[in-house]
Amino acid sequence: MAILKIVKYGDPVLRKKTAPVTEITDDIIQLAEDMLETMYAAPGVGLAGPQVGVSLQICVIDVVPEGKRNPIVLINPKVLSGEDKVELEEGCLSFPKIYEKVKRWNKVRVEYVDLKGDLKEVEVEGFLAKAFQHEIDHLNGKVFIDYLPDWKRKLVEKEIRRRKKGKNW
Ligand code: K1U
Ligand code: ZN
Repeated sequence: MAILKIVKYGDPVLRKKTAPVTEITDDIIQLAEDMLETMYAAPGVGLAGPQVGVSLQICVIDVVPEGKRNPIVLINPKVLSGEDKVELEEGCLSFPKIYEKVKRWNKVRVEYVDLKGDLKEVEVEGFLAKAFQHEIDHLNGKVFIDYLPDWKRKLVEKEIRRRKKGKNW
C-alpha cells in the first residue's frame, strides 16, 4: 500500500478524458488499494484516477471516512439517469481549501464494473450521489468549478493564480 501524490488544478491530466480499464489486473487492484489509502489519509470521501496522475476510468468513494469503512471502487462508471437537482457545498482534493455550492442530481442510477469484474447497476442518493457524480466528472475531465457561473469561476481561478504566485498551491 502507498500514499500517492494528489495533483492540483492546473495539471493538464485533470482535463484529459480518461481511457477505459480493459482488464482487472493485479496492477489495477493495487492502484485501487493505493487510491483508497490516499483518500483516507487526505482525508476525502472520493478520489479519481486523474487526481493521482492516472488517466484511467477508475475512482474510489467512501462517504463515511471516519466511521465504519465502506469503500466502493468504480471501474468504467457511467451515470444512466438522475432525479431532483439539489445544491450542496463541495470541495475537491485537487482544489485545497476551496469550497463552492454546486447543483447536482440528488438521486442517480450508475453502472460500473467492480474489482471482481462484475457489472453492477446501483441507485444512490443524497451525499453519496453527489460523490458519485463528482468522481465520474473527474473521469470526463470535468471539475466542480465548471458548474459555477462565469464570474464566480473566474474569481476562483484568480485566487488560484494568487496562491500559485505565492507558492501556496
Ligand atoms: O474527488 C475529490 O476531490 C474528493 C472530494 C469528493 C467530494 C466532496 C464533496 C462532495 C462530493 C465529492 C472530497 O472528498 S473533498 C473533502 C471532503 O468532502 C471531506 C473530507 C473529510 C470528511 C468529509 C468530507
Ligand atoms: Zn475532486
